[in-house]
Amino acid sequence: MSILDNFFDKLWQQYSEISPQALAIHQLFENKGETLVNDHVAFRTFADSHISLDIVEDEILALGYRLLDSYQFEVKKLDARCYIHDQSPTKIFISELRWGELSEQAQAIIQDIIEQGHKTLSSPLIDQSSAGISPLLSAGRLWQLPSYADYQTLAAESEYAAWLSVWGLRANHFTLFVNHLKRDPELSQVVELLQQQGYELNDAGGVIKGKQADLLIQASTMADTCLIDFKDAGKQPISSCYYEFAQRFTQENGQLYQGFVPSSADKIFESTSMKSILGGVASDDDN
Ligand code: OOG
Ligand code: NI
Repeated sequence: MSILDNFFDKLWQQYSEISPQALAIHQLFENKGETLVNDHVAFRTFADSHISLDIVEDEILALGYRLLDSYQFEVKKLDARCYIHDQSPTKIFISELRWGELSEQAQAIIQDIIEQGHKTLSSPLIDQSSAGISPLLSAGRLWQLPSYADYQTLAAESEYAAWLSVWGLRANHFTLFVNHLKRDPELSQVVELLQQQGYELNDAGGVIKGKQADLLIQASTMADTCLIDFKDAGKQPISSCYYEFAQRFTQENGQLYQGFVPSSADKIFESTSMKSILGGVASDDDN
């Protein structure tokens, strides 16, 4: 197995453990005789920390990726970059939260998380060289589980911060590259199939995000929910990961577009939103 296959294999294992629907959808297509190709994998992290975008980027550059483009999400306080690889169709999307723009209360919670993470990373127990597999991007939560009260404080200001405080560094979602499907090479067909099978899709800004003129159209499931055992609140349902579906179109140079579409990405972020469960947790509605 190549270093890159190894990297994605480990991420998929970790992801599918907390995303049963992704595994089931993957199998649904495999049972139809499809060989699945990943369009991209995405990660979330905290800016101004030892796991900032600038730092984790080194690991994917070392895997042969190069920066393609950068994006900003003002209301969500996020900066993101996308990376491509000459030998792989799988892009990487990494975003980071400008948490210094949150309330002092939320900043204090995140400061503590980041300090704990720094201590964990400085400990000799972490093997930085594990067989070429990126140790940071699959490191998971490098800090203790926050209290449910802190989780809710974060969620009220930034659903992203709340998600990251529980799950840490790992693939936030995998994305099926619809163009490579033999039987359902159109996103509308995939969406129809998933709806028939009863999957809940993210309908923020419409189920299918983007249009052909954007050169990328996308859809995603709403994230699975895991019961997490908090010291102060017992087991509570928390959004884990979602599965995305992307169809790309050809640019004038005859190549498939490789970048992202900020107005669509803004809505895709909301696939981990817990609104239905927490009942009215503030949603940050960009654009
Ligand atoms: C990333 C959301 C953006 C896309 O394909 O536009 C994205 C996230 O939820 O962390 O993946
Ligand atoms: Ni995505």
